[in-house]
Amino acid sequence: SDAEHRTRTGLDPESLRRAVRDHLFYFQGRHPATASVNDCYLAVAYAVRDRLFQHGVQSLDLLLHRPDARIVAYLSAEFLMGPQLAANLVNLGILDAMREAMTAFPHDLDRLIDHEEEPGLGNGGLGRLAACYLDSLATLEVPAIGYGIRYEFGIFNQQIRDGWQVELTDKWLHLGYPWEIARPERAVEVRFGGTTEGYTDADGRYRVRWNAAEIVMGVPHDTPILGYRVKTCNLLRLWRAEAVQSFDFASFNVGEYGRAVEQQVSTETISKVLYPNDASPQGKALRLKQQYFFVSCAIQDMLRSHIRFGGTPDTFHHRWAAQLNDTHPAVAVPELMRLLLDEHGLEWDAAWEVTQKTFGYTNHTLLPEALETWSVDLFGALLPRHLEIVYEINRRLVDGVRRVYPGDEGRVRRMSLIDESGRRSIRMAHLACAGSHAVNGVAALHTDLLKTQVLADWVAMRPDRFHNVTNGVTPRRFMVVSNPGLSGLITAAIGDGWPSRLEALRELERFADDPDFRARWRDVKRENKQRLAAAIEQRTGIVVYPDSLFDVQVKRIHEYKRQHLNVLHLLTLYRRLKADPSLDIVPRTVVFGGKAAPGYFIAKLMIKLVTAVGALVNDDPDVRGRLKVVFFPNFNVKVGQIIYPAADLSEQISTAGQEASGTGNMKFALNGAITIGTLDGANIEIRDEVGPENFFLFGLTADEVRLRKAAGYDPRAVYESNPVLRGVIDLIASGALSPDDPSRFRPLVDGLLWHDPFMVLADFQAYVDCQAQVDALWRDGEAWTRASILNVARMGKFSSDRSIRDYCERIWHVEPVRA
Ligand code: 26W
Repeated sequence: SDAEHRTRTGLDPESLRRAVRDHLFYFQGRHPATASVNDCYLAVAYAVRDRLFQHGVQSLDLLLHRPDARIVAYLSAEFLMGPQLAANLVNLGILDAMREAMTAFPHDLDRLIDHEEEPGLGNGGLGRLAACYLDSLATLEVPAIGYGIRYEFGIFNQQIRDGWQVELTDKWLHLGYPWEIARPERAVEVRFGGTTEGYTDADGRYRVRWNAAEIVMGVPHDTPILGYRVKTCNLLRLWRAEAVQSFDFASFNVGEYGRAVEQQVSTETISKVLYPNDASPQGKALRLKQQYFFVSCAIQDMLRSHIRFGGTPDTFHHRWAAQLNDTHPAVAVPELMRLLLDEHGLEWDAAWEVTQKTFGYTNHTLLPEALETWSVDLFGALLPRHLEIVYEINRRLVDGVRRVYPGDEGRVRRMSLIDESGRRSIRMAHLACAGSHAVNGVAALHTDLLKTQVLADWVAMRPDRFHNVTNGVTPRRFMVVSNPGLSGLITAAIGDGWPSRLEALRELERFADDPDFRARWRDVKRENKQRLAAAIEQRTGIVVYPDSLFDVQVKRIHEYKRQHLNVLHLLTLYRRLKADPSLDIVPRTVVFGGKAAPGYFIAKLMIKLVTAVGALVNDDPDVRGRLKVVFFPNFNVKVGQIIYPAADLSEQISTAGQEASGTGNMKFALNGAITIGTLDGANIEIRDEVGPENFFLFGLTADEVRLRKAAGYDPRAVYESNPVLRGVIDLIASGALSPDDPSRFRPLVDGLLWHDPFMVLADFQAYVDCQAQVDALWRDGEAWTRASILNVARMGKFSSDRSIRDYCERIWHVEPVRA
């Protein structure tokens, strides 16, 4: 009853206090007075979860009564959710009430929020984007489920030892994860390997049967996803692999206990660990098993629910719009075909129509090494039936190409799902295109390049299927939760509607010239910088000064993102100071953060280079604290929430044409940082919005990069002709940064001098000149503040709510469902 709910899930401080006490006492068996931080954290989390599931049950109930409503299934191998407590309190609107409730316990709410560890079930941008999209789907009251893998170990924890990255196992489950509920009763079976055979069914039709060699159970674990100040509560449903029987009794009886558990161990390996490679897939059988595992669980789950609600297989796409987050879940295409053909008896054409109308595919990268392919041999050994279906899709595709372009066998070879050069392999991007009614890139430039380069042949055949949906980020987590100071100031100025109507930030424009508002804006930034300075000292021992310009580059470490270009600038400043210690320079604190893939040697060397530069400059008496270099360890969502609000300058310096979109660029600008960046990814659109006078632009354009390479780019000539550049490169090569191993950075230096595929040297001088413009604006504090305010005021476009509205209208054709 209503009254019962009020007492059980009330939102006032007294009800919350009672709920926390009850969880602590009856569920955890703890006395409030002696409860540990983790005890209290769990109790609060459970009390919040009750309130989420209350909405969750109602959202599900609503769907039951709307069998015509279309539901979004967001298929993603990664969901980088970040800490849940504060974000849920904000979305529920009870942050202050809970803070008050917790005064009756030995640990206050902020201590508990700080204690929470995040589930790091993603690598970087792609996984975090999925998490922002779940927040926006719920906020826009669109029914949705995120489907993925419940990795037991997420992205590794990064320690810095002696300046090098060291990877430690991420044990995110070790203290218990209170946000999820396991649903063993909804488990599904997933099969691997074996053979296929043809047979004739009772109606005399030819059918195929798959006699698999291995069966695995997928057990769903549900986390509720509540929207901001709405009742819609969606689900993140992550699958854990379990053995069908806990052990093999036949082996056990003959006394081979080891063999008996072997099967179980190998099965449960499937959801054991997230692959820590960002943008460079390894063609490992286990990764393909992971992909098929979660995709098969998801599609079976969707079909089962569709049929339980009275649907039929041929109307599957009326109920479900499924989005492929990159090609990682692309095996969903043959999986849905298999289920419709083999299990539900549809004919090919009918099944293919349902499949194409169900799927959309989002591409997240143009990097050639990131485009997934699977060897036909491996794919066929694990998924023999799916290989047959892929071949049949390809046969029909190739027929179509030949019909439209008779005699153009080059085109046939380029478009085929099978790459026949070298070892035969399946091109997953082509499979995803073939099986989808819509394909999109993640920023305007990226979509253009996709259409004119990587997928040009596909655009020629089906131009109307290609779209752009520029990425966005959730302002709830990345402003309201992580920057309460700025959020409070904004709300005081323009009211509290902006977090779910971000275009409203434009009303801040009229405060940009208000000296009083500017002063308060600076106060907020200073407080955020003090908070970061404390965290830096605590985690690295380095003392930094909040009055200096905080110049920040946080993102995965990758050559295309060019952390080394930033280092070359740093060394340029350092050499100037050494040459003239009395030089009047703008004091800077340059902060780096990000993980390197464990097998990516040059990326790990780049981390060592940053820390080596820090060791050189941080305590140099000639520098006198005017330049500090920090590598902040273990960059993740939680660390990001401290860093973004404290940044003055946002480094977005990838080689033009390489970064599909970027989303960190948006998080910084929404927190009042000014960007120094290239015309790459969403930087272009950010600059268009905030105005070129409020953005530091430098570097070659994507076109210029292409032309320069075509003309024969010679990095050595750039080096020879620029004495400043020569100075810094020679400094690195000299061994002065690595006296214990003078040739340590040789591979990096040689890479730049002889190859430089990412045009670091070509952009060096433009970057250094642009940084001089940054200094000039910084020296005029009022002008800087004005530009900072205008950045925030004009960033409304980059709410993930806008991205999700685009997807809903143009790709998914779904509508909100309200009580
Ligand atoms: C292991 C294989 C692999 C391949 C690609 C792993 C991960 C990837 C992703 C494409 C990497 C990724 O996160 N891409 C980023 O996606 C963001 C969200 O769209 C964009 O903002 C970034 O520009 C893009 O690099």
